[in-house]
Amino acid sequence: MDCILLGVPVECGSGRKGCNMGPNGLRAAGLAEALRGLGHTVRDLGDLTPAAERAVSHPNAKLKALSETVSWLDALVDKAFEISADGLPIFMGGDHVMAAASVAGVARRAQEEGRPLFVLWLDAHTDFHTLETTDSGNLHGTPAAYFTGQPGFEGVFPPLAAPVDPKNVCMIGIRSVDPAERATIRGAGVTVHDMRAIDENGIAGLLTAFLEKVEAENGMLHVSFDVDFLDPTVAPGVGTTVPGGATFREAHLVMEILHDSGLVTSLDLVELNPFLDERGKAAILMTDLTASLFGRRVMDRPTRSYG
Ligand code: 6HN
Ligand code: MN
Ligand code: MN
Ligand code: MN
Repeated sequence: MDCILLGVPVECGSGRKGCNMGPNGLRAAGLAEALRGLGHTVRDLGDLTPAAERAVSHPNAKLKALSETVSWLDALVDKAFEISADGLPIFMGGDHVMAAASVAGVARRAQEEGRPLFVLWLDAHTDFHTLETTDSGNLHGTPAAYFTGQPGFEGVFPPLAAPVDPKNVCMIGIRSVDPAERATIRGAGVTVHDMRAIDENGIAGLLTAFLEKVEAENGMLHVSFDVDFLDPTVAPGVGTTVPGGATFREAHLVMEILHDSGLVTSLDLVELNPFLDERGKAAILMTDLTASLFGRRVMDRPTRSYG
């Protein structure tokens, strides 16, 4: 695999400081070296810089850092489209607002290739607020609503060339949903597997059912991995901890199954906040999980196919 690392040190979507150190946290944890050790080629493009600010405004006065955020998105959406032609992009965040642009960019790439884009969203949160419904005003709570084409982002976020069909989005690990998000997300048709679904059914079966769909439709697959998908005891380095998250093994199993599927075409690693981390614990775990996604395994297994 040709892996392309891109740092996106945006933090203004999270309403607190520290996520801008995320890309360097992952570098210090040895992400590139781990991937090379698995036989992949790795190119680190360094960190993205935001585009020139354009005049944007919105009636919701709660929105925080709107024009600064939009500058990051403007730059990233084009960059994501561009680099997805050259290999498998790994977008190193930065807060989760960046997924608005990483997904929009790779969705344009999928459209160009005549294939549907699927998104696996690993997160405690659905991030399905519109610019109207967010209460915190933190824009990292909005990317999934934007890239699935929910109304109200027009003229503010970058124009959306290829909205992702909400039926192609599967969220796993969910345990914190605001009332306004709950109201829109089901209606939109997104598959939401909350922690209870994981407890009752096991994470492997939920994921495999989704991957069967991706394979049957010859889809491209973007994985958006928010650190807070993980239980805070194993990954403290994130601003939005929610108890009761995925365990160490559940998370590795997800990545191992994704590897075996061979379906993943792009990846976000987001919300890592090294300022809140404990001796690199979350950074190292995110790196090890990425290694699992790229083929690190304990024992060989027969490959299985989906669909
Ligand atoms: N994330 N729903 C909350 C809000 O402020 O809108 C939390 C958002 C968390 C964002 O997971 O990237
Ligand atoms: Mn190119
Ligand atoms: Mn998130
Ligand atoms: Mn989250």
